[in-house]
Amino acid sequence: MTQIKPAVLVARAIFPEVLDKLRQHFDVTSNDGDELWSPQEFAQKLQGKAGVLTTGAERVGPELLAACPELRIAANMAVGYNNFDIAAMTARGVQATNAPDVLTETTADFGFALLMATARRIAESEHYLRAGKWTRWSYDMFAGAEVHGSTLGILGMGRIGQAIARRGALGFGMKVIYHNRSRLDAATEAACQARYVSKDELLQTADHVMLVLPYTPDNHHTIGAADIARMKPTATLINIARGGIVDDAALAQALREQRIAAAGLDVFEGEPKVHPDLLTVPNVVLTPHIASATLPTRLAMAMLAADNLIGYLIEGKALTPLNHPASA
Ligand code: 8YV
Repeated sequence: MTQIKPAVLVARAIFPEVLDKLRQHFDVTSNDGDELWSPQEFAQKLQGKAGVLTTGAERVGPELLAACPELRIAANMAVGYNNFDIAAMTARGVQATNAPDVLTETTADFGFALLMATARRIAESEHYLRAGKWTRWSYDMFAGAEVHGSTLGILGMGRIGQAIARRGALGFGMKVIYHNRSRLDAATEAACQARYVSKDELLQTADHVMLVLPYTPDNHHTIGAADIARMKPTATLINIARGGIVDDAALAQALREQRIAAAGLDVFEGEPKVHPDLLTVPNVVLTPHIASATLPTRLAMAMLAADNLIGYLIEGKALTPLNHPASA
């Protein structure tokens, strides 16, 4: 007797090997053309589907859940999950999963790369060279900020924050301070060589401020004009967390007025749109949300999302659950 396979939707174009794996267990609808669906189109594509693989951008909230009563699981191929309304999913009996751990070191590498590029003015000086403006050397040309031996302030000390702390302390001899919702245990602090401080102390003393905290409504504009004003005029600000954590308009103004030295941003409020003022200031390095973008890591993230669909819908247990809905 042939069993009917559960139907799942893959919301964006994805690795063929991930689709092949899913097809062993499911009737898969993929988005090979990588179309960007409106919320209405997404709800329509989800009709009759038991599961969906999302990329971190597709919103799963009360409206979608009401329109898709057969949905049982949404598996994000992202560690961040602010596109999910977890309370609404739990209330509807829908399992939510994310993709932690597999991207930690790659994302930390990128955080450091963006810090280096920002502090040492790599993007700005490369544009200068490409524009044919380099006619002679001078002692202070594109002089940047020291990275080694400086003070690194990390806001948000989860797995990625800790991986960045290790790079800073062990690789670059930085003094690492951090602020987090809850303080780490002594052994983890020692492994990261990181000292817990208040948010204000972090902003006031760090030479480089690195944002690695999850987006929640409480964290909206956690770095606003008043927070930027507390930073040293020589400091840099790096955001690899989520758009909306920084008030991008306030940051652009502070950069323009050189109230801080520079910023490196991989995430933006309302991305892929970027605040127009950020595009016109020279002392900011801008990248299009690529902190986890190596093919091995992206494959591991997608495979973990697929394994969550298989684990939950076929074997009855998600690997990296974010909630425990009653029907789970
Ligand atoms: C993803 C991310 O690439 O994992 C996250 O939270 O921000 C990135 O690694 C992005 O969310 C798309 O999936």
